[in-house]
Amino acid sequence: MKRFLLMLICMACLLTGCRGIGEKTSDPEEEKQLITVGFSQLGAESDWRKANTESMLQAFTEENGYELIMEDGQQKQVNQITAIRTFIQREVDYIVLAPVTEEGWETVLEEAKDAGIPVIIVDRQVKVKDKDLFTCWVGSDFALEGRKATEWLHAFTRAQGIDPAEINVVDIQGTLGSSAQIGRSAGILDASKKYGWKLLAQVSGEYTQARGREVMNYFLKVYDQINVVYCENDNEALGVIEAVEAAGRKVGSDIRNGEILVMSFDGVNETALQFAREDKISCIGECNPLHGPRVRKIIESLEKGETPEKYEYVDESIFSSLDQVQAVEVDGESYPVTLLK
Ligand code: GZL
Repeated sequence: MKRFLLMLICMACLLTGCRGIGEKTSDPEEEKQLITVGFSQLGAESDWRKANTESMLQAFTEENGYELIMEDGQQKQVNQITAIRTFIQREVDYIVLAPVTEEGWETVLEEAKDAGIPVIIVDRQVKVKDKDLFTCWVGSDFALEGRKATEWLHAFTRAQGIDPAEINVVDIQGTLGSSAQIGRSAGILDASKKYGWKLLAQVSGEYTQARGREVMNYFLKVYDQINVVYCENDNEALGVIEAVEAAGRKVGSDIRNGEILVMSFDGVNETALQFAREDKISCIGECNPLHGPRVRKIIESLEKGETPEKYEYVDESIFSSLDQVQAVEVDGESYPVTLLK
């Protein structure tokens, strides 16, 4: 019976011209119309990353005129370099790279340039001498994210009449050497020096909940005076809250009464946003993951022979349920806080 059905389906395909899975179209014209995009995604370490991947998958669909080939680097640069070489061999039209860290991309980007394939960098940045090794970059201003978050902490503690010398903060960093970690870590380091906070330690939580919990368990054993935890993403913050509550302590902004104030970045994870509404996380620096439409717009502009901006920074807010701080000032610019209800 199955054979008969299969034969019927094949005959139907032959008559209507539909393509079985994996079959190449007989019409070379149709094949040529799809723009092929090779996307090297760095991993799936966080909710932010998953949202970023989903945004790219939704932007580069066949009905939008694209064939997307996505490779997951699993947090390893060597895997991303291999993926880019595969894209070059397959002669894709564009390469999109979400680099795990900033260093070490010159050689493979030279190979892409020699192959005449434009490279668009998304999210984190690459550190290369020759800026012609990539066509465009789109992502966040991580240094500004760090400045805004620490200005929020300064404004909030000042509004509470808390002496800066009473602030004992630990920094649970992101993936070391990534642009987001570099910018956010600089934020807490510079603000601690500027305002006289004690920055007790900076250790990587690798943007994951498990590692964030492990690092906080360690910090709680070593430092008994911690009253602020600066997490460089939401998943780490969720791990920190698990560790603090397991140790019989409370998270919250009432640090005078022994609560531990938790700060975070991203604002993608629903639980983290709910925790922010409950002041279990006191401040979240928004980091927007939805770069798919932005990268697609860049490619469509290039397809038309236009020259898009080399760097495109996305606008981002600060989320908090605490209304003592309505806006933060950075370099004379005022950034309103989005108050969560
Ligand atoms: C920031 C991005 C970071 C997120 C993390 O743009 O690179 O990587 O903040 C993610 O959640 O893992």
